[in-house]
Amino acid sequence: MASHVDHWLALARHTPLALLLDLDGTLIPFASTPGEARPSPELLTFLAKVAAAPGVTCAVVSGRPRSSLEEMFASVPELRLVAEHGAWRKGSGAWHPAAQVEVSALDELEQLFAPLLAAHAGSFVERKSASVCAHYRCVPAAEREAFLVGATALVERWLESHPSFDILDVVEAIEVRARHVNKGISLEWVRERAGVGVRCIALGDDVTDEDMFAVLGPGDDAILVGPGRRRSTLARWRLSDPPAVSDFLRWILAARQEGSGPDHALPVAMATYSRPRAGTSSERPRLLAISNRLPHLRERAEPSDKRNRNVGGLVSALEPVLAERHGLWLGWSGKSTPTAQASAVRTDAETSPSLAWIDLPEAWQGKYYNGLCNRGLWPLFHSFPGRVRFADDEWEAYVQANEAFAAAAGELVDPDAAIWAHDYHVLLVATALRRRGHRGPLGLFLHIPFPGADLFEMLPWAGQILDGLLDFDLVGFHTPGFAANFRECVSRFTPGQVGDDVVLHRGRRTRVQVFPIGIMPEGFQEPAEPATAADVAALVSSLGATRLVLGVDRLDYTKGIPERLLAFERLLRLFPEWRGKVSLVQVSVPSRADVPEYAEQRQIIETAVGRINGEYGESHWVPVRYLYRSYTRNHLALLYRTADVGYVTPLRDGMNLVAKEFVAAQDPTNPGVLLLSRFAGAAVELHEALLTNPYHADGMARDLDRALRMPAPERRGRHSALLETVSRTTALTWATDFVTALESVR
Ligand code: ADQ
Repeated sequence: MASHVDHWLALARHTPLALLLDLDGTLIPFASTPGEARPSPELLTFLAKVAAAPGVTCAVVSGRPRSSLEEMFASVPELRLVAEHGAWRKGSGAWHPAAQVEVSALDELEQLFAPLLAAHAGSFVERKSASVCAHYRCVPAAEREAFLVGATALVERWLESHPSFDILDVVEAIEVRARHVNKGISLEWVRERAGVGVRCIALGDDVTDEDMFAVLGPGDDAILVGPGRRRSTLARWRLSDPPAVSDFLRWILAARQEGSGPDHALPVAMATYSRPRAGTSSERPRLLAISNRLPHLRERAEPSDKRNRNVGGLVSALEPVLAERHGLWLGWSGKSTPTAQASAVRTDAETSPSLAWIDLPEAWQGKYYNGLCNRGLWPLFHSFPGRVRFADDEWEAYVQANEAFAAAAGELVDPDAAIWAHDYHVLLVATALRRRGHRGPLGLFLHIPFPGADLFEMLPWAGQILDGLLDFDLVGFHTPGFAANFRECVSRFTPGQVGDDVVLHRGRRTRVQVFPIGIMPEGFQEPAEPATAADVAALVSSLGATRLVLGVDRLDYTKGIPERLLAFERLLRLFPEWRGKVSLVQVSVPSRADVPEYAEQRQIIETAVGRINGEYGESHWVPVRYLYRSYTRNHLALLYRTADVGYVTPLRDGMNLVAKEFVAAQDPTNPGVLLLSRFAGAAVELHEALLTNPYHADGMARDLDRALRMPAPERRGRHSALLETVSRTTALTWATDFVTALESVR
């Protein structure tokens, strides 16, 4: 395209001009050993020409040791050399260290490796000026895992007391390097050598070159060398291989010839894998949240309606945390593409937080979402083995959907940004991101339970899922029990080493931590609007009872709604004195209606409601009122406040926010009683609730009776303790704690 050529002509003809060239994979192809990979005599002659061109400063910026560069480029004294990823530089004179490095610390680390090297033949440590690199490419394959686990554990322990060092992603080795030494620091040095007003072009093929790309200024440019769509990069341009790099340099020299222009085509292409966004690195999001679905923030509510939208705790929690970090939230639009590919990523920065989304192929809706997610992982993780159903094509769609999310993420953020993935839809997204070269911290929070090992084993892809989870740096759960289940599965089904809060697997250290989610309590404490108050008053008076028991859920079989109805029926049978005096209002928000199990649940519930009302109802009293609809937060808050008993009895739940919302909404002087299933994650924190077993209808009926009879002082005592918990661990503290932990990994 002409505009590209104009751009490159302007840059090529600029004086002064600096060229920063990586060596292996950029100027010369890789060979099986570093010793075999070296520049040809023709390349050396050509580089001498480039480096001697008037107004041009040319530097080779490599990870190799000084001696290797010195020996290779002895015949080209005009070249500037940068060795060991920036640790050493050579201008026209001798080599100089770029930065002070704690040599004694590296000595100590090198010593620590000794026992491991003795135990694994073929391993060796390479000592560099700013790093120590433990190689295992010659270790027998069967021992590599053990070497890696041992080396990672050793390095991680050492790093805890040496925060100025970091682990590098290198092939078949673990390298620990001083954080402040990277290829980026050579840029300033080259600029100084080139003179005032210099524009730079940096070329490289590897993740360490991104450090150089990251510090380029607005007048500079970066080119990633390599085939095809490989990974996300800060470079906007692409060259296919080292010969194309030579062609490009020839084109630059020709462009600088006065009077003439290049006689061959510009070999550089717009990098198809680069982020399409304009702007400098600092403008790009530093935190990306990924979840299957996005909040519907675009609805244009009138200002007076805003507090009324039930945007949910997750949105309220993530909004400030993302906004503070210039973050973005990526998800599936819920729409489908007619093709077999996910759509291009689209963004909307007008919303808060800013949103990005992709459409997924129509076929994936049935396979990925309704299939593996909602008929496989959801029932399995909630311990409903009888409802679990797996199919290979659903798993394939799940893998592809995770790839699509990772590809979209790569378009949106830099490779070192923090990414926070949410829930069971994206368990493989870290694997896909790592494959694309993502280096930044990756975290996953699982909103649903993690099952015990005997259930997890039912998953045909148990190993892949665990490997996928262990590609994250941080995995968070609601309760210590779920975290313990996860650790148990890792130790049974992978060779990973499991500690109290960390797992070491395939060279990565994954922190396993508990972050109980909360709500924004103030949202449930606002006074009711007049229309809402009138509506709730009309509902209560239409029931004809004096006491109100309230259930609020998404319509889902895990929520135990039929069991709840059955126990209410038992209450009326075991304690006939409640007949005519108490009503149950069950509010169910429609959910996953196109999954057959959910349609069936609705039928079961409606049949049970009909049966109870038919058997016990009177002209002046409705035992059960079933409302299949969604309510605003203000409406829900008043319903909670009006109820005598919050009837929150899931058969299994990650946390259950309704329990916390009910507590927050109560009048502290006359609070209702929270009757809570002991199988909700919330039961771990909400000790002062009346805990019940939803599988035991008679027992739950007796607990309901006890809740309805509980004297005011006991109710107040329990409620104040519960409110203290709900106010201490909120949605905001949850999100802040997770992101803080995520940002502190590695
Ligand atoms: P859910 O399974 O959706 O969440 P839950 O935690 O109870 O379960 O949250 C439901 C939310 O929907 C609540 O905020 C509630 O107010 C709202 N809601 C329910 N019925 C409604 C209605 N009729 N109208 C309007 N709003 C309604 C998953 C996990 C949980 C975990 C959360 C958060 O399954 O275990 O607590 O994520 O991590």
